[in-house]
Amino acid sequence: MNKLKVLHFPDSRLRIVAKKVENVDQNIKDIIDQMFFTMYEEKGIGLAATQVNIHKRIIVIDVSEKKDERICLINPAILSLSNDADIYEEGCLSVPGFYENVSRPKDIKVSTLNYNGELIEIEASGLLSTCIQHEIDHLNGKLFVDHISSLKRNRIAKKIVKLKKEGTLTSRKNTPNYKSAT
Ligand code: GNR
Ligand code: NI
Repeated sequence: MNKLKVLHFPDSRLRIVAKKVENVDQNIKDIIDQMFFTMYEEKGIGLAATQVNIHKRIIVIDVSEKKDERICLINPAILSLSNDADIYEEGCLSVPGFYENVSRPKDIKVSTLNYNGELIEIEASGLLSTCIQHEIDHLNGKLFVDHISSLKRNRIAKKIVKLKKEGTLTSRKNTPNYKSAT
């Protein structure tokens, strides 16, 4: 299985809006399989195709402890968001080593195609809800750092560019945590 390369903020390709999948064929299933493999290798709880430079509306998620509950979303559409908010300290494989609090709607309802190309509905709360919203943002060219102040965002961008120049940034697995850019 192939591990795909994850793009890092502030790469402009992370700003591309992903296109709808027309047909859940073998080619799409191969992409999904590679995305799950990459997500598990990188120790992420979710991955959007945009992050691996594939600009199709595909998301893979596994928020389970045992890493045995695959959720795959193709062309997800938000049906409803709750009015109450939840705050999570978010991280992102495309913003390695940086974590910030983000407030988002607590509950979400989405309709989506699954791995078998069937139209299903998913209702989520807690970490899964946060993760689905974080991943749908990716498909729309948005990152969690867009939810924090531009001052913090620009500092994070500068630090990542510097770490990449030094060659000390490879993946989140071996990157120390920069708790907050404040
Ligand atoms: O691994 C991840 N952890 C995470 C933690 C809190 C909120 C969202 C996430 S998603 C992230 C993986 C990732 O970058 N997905 O796009
Ligand atoms: Ni992310």
